[in-house]
Amino acid sequence: MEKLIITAALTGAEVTREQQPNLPITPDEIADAAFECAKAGAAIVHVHGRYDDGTPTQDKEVYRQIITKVRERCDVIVQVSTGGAVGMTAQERLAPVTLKPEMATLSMGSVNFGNDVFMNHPDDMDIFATTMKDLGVKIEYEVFDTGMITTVNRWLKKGLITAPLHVDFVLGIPGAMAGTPEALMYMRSQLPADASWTVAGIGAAQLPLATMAIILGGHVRVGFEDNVYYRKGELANSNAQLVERVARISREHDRAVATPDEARKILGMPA
Ligand code: KMH
Ligand code: ZN
Repeated sequence: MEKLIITAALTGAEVTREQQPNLPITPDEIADAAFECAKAGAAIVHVHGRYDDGTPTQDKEVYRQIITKVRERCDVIVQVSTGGAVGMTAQERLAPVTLKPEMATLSMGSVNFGNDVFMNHPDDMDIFATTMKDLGVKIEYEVFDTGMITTVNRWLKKGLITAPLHVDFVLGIPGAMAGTPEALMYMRSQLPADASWTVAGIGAAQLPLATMAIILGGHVRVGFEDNVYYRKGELANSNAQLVERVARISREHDRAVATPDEARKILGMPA
């Protein structure tokens, strides 16, 4: 089986220091967390910008600092968020892509997101996809519900997006698809044969879905953006602790963990 690509979703836009005291917020903290996660086995870090007071931002300068500081520490693939936070404009959200990061996310539809609505107008999605393609940024398609994987397939057929696809199933957001084994099996069944996939289980779904992905030949995303706990009632000490556990489980299943360069190869990205 192909080596396992672990993504560490370090910060997100919603989690607070009150919920997770060790949440990395500043570019320096994010770079330290990225370094620790890379050491633990992460090949990709999914990053969100925050101002120093914790407010989410898509400010290009904040992202520039994050990318530069991570680069100074290690060779991990930096994947910028274009989801940002609920309520941001599409233009704001796209700003970090103009820095030509190696990778960026692209949410494939609108969805209820807790008590909010995460809006992704098809026209904006099209602009995001075209911009990323023009700038040579590898896209990770974020799929929160079943209609979104249908959209991925429809857009592929229409030529709006091109293979090889890499899809992230984000399962367990209140308002979107459940974080259950059945949901993951359905999502996987809808993928084009040559696509790669990863799964981000939210909260208590993180560990069981990660374990499934290891066994099924998918890839795994863990980290504070999706889950702040190590186990029920016990906060994780760090993002790296969550990465380490997945790397360990994968090795126990005789599935080796990919380095950033191996991940680039698996995903069809330039070395
Ligand atoms: N913060 C969420 C509303 C992404 O990073 O691409 C969207 C999100 C998706 O986090
Ligand atoms: Zn995100």
